[in-house]
Amino acid sequence: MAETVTFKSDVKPDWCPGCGDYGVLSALEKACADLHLDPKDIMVVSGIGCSSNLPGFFRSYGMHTLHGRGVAVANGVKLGNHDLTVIAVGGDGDGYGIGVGHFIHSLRRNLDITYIVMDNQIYGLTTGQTSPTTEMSVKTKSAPEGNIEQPVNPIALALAGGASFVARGFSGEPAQLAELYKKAITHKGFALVDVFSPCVTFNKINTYPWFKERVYKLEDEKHDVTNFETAMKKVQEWGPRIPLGVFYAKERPTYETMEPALRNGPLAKQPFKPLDPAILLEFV
Ligand SMILES: Cc1ncc(C[n+]2csc(CCOP(=O)(O)OP(=O)(O)O)c2C)c(N)n1
Ligand code: SF4
Repeated sequence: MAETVTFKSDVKPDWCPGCGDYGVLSALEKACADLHLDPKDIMVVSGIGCSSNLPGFFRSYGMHTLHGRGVAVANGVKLGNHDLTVIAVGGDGDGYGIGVGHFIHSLRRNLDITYIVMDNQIYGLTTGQTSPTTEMSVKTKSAPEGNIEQPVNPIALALAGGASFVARGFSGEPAQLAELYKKAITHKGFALVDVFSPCVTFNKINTYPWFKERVYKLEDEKHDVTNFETAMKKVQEWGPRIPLGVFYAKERPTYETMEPALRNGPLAKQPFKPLDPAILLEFV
């Protein structure tokens, strides 16, 4: 069995001491080790942000792309080679702000990738501006008198967009988080794991104790993950009780299995056949 250490890169994380992203990374190392994955068969793709630096700290193939574009690139990677375990990672600003268009279309396309969002309800890398998940009235650098915008509910958005797997974890609950990753990675289709990952430097409200006081596990309530209506009810819970766990999981055909150009297998495995220019001229 592969050891957890197999997935540690030579580069040490440069996150602030106590940043929630450490828990996200170590849970991912554990999940991949438990699944006996080989680093050469994994591709981790990110956007831009503190959280998006993760591929540098994880030993596998990796790609640090543009702000909000990680999921789009991850979809392309999966189309090219279905044999790779493709994991997209990033922050709430990256995924639910600038990248929200790619996120929504990925939900409905349903390629077999896992998307881990380190949700700290703030822009960390750019030093503490309001993000799409910042709660109303919270004062930030860009909203010194308090946030006036309604926050995005990523779980509701994912369900409404047709996601076949939707879960929420917390970096303060690493054992549960690793289990959620394992379910997401083995799920055939687009799997979202939104993770509460506290920014200890710029978000002084949504801290570890703040979450610890509120979170509970859906599995303790025998939540039926195949029931869409119940999942939609559960996503509304935000206040004294905030659910963690799998909200919804139901398989449906993945994009890559339906795409006609891929009937003969992934592009990486198909022989290269140059087009006859005569065929192209017919269209002129
Ligand atoms: C096109 C573009 N716009 C803006 C930026 C500036 N920028 C870099 S990271 C970032 C926000 C990161 O926030 P989030 O995705 O929540 O990640 P965190 O740093 O909190 O992990 C922004 C606005 C950029 N790099 N590129
Ligand atoms: S600024 Fe916040 S999100 Fe960025 S590394 Fe520090 S604690 Fe983590």
